[in-house]
Amino acid sequence: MKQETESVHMKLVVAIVSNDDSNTTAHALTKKHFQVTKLASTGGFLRAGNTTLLIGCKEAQVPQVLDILQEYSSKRQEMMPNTAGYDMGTIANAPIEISVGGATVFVLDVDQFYKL
Ligand code: 2BA
Repeated sequence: MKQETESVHMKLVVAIVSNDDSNTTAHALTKKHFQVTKLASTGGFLRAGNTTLLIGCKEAQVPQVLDILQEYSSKRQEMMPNTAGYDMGTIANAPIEISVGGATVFVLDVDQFYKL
């Protein structure tokens, strides 16, 4: 008979985040003692790479995980230099605002959990 690791009230948080945010987010989670698995994934619509984070935790810890995801991976606006006219000799273009990041998060019940 296999010995089940404690799974009562356990959740699996599946978070799809941008590659650019994946390291800082995973690092912040690990620093708070959450166990994280990073999977290289690809969005079906854009067919661009993204990162899927798997975080198994107690139900009571889910809000803390969501807070960290919100802090390090949520969608926000950033300014970046507008280089569109550089090759035509103009350098004084106004910076442009771009949307970066974003997290798609599923919180699943864990039925059974083993470390074999
Ligand atoms: P988001 O909705 O922020 O989704 C970002 C990525 O999260 C998706 O990448 C996909 O990998 C994952 N994802 C989102 N919702 C999911 C779900 N219900 N189940 C499983 N995975 C999910 P992409 O598929 O490449 O989509 C990139 C962005 O393109 C999406 O950003 C959304 O703004 C847009 N998009 C996706 N599907 C669309 C569609 N059918 N029509 C119009 N826009 C779409």
